[in-house]
Amino acid sequence: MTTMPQAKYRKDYQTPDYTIDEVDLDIRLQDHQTLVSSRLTVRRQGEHNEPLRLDGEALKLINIELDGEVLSEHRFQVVNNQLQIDDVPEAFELLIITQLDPANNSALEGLYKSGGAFCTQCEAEGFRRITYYLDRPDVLAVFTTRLQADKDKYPYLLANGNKTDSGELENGQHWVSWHDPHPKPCYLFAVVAGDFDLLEDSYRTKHGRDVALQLFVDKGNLGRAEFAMRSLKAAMKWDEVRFNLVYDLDIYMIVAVDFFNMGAMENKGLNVFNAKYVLADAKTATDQDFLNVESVIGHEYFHNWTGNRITCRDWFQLSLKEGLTVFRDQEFSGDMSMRPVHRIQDVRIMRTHQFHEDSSPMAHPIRPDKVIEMNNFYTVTVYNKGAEVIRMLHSLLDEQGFQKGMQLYVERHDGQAVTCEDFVCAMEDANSTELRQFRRWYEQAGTPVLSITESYDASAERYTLHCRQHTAATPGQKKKQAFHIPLRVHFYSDSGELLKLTSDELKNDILQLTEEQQDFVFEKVKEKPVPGLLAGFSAPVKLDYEYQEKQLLTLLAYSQDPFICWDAAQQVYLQAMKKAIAAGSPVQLSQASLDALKHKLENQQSDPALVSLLLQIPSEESLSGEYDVIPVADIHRVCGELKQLLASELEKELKETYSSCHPQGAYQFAPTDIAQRMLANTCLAFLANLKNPEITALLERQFSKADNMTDELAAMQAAVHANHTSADNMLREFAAKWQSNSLVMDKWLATQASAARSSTLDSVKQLTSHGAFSWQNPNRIYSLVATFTHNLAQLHREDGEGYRWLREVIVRLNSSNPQVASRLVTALLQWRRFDEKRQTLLKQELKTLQELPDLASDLYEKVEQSLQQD
Ligand code: B3K
Ligand code: ZN
Repeated sequence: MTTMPQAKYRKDYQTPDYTIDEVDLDIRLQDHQTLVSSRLTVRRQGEHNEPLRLDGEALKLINIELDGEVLSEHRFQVVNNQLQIDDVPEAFELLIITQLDPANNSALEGLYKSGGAFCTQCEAEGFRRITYYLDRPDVLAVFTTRLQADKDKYPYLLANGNKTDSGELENGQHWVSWHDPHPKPCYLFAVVAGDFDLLEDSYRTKHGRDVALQLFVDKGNLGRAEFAMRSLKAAMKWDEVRFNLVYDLDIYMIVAVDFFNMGAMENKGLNVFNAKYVLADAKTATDQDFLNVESVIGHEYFHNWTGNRITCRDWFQLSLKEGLTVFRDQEFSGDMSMRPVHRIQDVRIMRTHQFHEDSSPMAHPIRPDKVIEMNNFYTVTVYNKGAEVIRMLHSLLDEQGFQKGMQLYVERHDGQAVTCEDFVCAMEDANSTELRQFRRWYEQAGTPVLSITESYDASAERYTLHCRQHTAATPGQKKKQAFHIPLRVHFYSDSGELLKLTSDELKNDILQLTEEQQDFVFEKVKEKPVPGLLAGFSAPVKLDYEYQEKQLLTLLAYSQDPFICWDAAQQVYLQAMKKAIAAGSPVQLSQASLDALKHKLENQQSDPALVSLLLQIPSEESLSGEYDVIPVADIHRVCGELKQLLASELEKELKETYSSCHPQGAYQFAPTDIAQRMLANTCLAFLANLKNPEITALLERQFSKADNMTDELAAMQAAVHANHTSADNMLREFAAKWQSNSLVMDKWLATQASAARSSTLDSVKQLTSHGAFSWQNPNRIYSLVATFTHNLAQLHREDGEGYRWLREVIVRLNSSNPQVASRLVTALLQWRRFDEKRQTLLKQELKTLQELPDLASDLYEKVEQSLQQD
């Protein structure tokens, strides 16, 4: 009998009755019959003689011995994925032997095969697919691992910690043993076995420890691993300098694998990476790919302290490590290069994806209260909003205060499994402050709307900002309390000078909002200022302030805060598009706005990257965030019109900028070159909408002459997205050229899935039978299917064909890879946000899923949550 997946609640946390101090694993690797012997040193912690309950899933139990004695079948039972043993002593040794079938593990959780290699993914609850264990993050044990496998096929046998011994056996087998001295939860356990090319380097820490750095990649890819190695060394250095955190083992290994559900995994001393975040060279990776490699390598490295040395008490606390580590990787990227570009990209993720999640049936606080399937909570809310919450603390305490808090956090909790509350306490205590109300960011889901109006009394020289905050109800949380919001503000004169406004409540440009309604009064204000509100995106809120066009153009021209400057342009576009939708008329931009944009293009030299970003119009998906009921066809129409309008109105400036800002000489991954390529390619993307021979020549020349993937791909994307006549040819040539490189072919798949054509669904369906696609590999599925789910007008076709096809895909993945299926289903959950016809169609697909006999818990949780609100 299959049992319904059960919810767990944060409030029900209890310390474990037993803990495990040592784990001795012996793993004999075989494709279908891997044998795992696990010797556990177990100790009772609870006061009562509770039975011992170990988690285990999809395991074949071969043998159990307690203190050397074989347990006969009546001494234990296996129920609901738990192995229960009654009457155990206070301290004992348990030997458990299980058998696994890694070659048939398509869910890519636990021990599985990626191509020819064995590898593991244990976070969050994958270790229970390797052996019976207390699979929870607050059980910290010292791991010793012995691996045995065929020597020819698997010359490298890797596990956490330091290598202690190795040897050869008969019949071509060999073995290696590893010991990790740092107690850790089992989600950080990893093994890898395979045949790789190895890139080696070393790093000397500021404590004088020499660390061997090893990067394992598929054969033939050494040249594409160098940038990742450079990034790793930069991350190690940066963490010492900015956070005073130093690496703690003699070896750090990274293995790049092709089959991986997410980006990468921070297993102690042995990171496993999706090859996409390791392999990069100019020919095959875009500038953005390089930046992603840098940030993910940094992210996983930074987990060594924020996640591994100090881990989570329970999975509800996931943001403790993820929010903090995303904040740290964002700061790392910002310190390495192009801080404003990174910040604006982070804000885009928040506004497009996280705000969307906040308005969905799966909305949850950064520290969730209720979870059915933990894998569903590796979300933009826990990660990115979690990072914004840390960033707000950083704004409130400033760098020095924040670092004092970090130091205390590490001193107090090194070697422990702790909670978000412990983190906030450390910040409070180190700064002798209190953050009582600030904690609501951990408790309440939803995006606060900050409505601001102003008044100016010229005779009294008094300027007042009237602020009101409101957060709409989210599932399970009807009434929200006021948040503690740091609102960073700058003020400008009409002619663009920065004004120094003073108020007792303004410190370091920050106003602290704590009430539902609050007025901030500024005295001796000689002229009515233009407010630059939410500078730096100082809080994850929606700002509702009726900017006049003139004010926006002042901010666009003069704001010293890159976010405000970029956002001013976004608001100009949004206002124009929303007006056109409301009136059912074509999109128009005022001459003044066009002139302001022209001026930016003509003066791009000072910051080409920012000019590139501010030209880019909001995506269909992000415009949809402005509506309670999403007008799909109108959004599609106005986005197309605005692109066309900008292309024709700015044609001259776009062409001039395109030809003047392309970097000279061979490709270099350097900030100035990246910025120029960004702008040149943004210009090209607009120009492609003008179907004239001169532009065709530009596009085709760039496509065929480019010495790097950034420019080559940009030309092809520009053509496809503009429905240009060159598009099909380019797609053909690109495929012929890159057919043997799957990561490059992913870009080819994604480009087609994002095309704004009514034929897109048909091409996507056809592409599932192309040699470049595979239902087994998550990267392929994300590139084609997930990209398609973000193509608003094509997924939400009126005839429901997009929904139907997506549901079929999800049914197929439900049995092979539920984590991937669950990511894709997100696009169907928000039926409430569409017109009645689409609502009916969407609900019908969700109901079909709900009725699947073997619906995975991942999908069950989301589908139920979505339909519950019917
Ligand atoms: N901690 C991993 C994520 C694991 C996801 C499990 N479904 C990657 C990271 O955030 O660094
Ligand atoms: Zn992480």
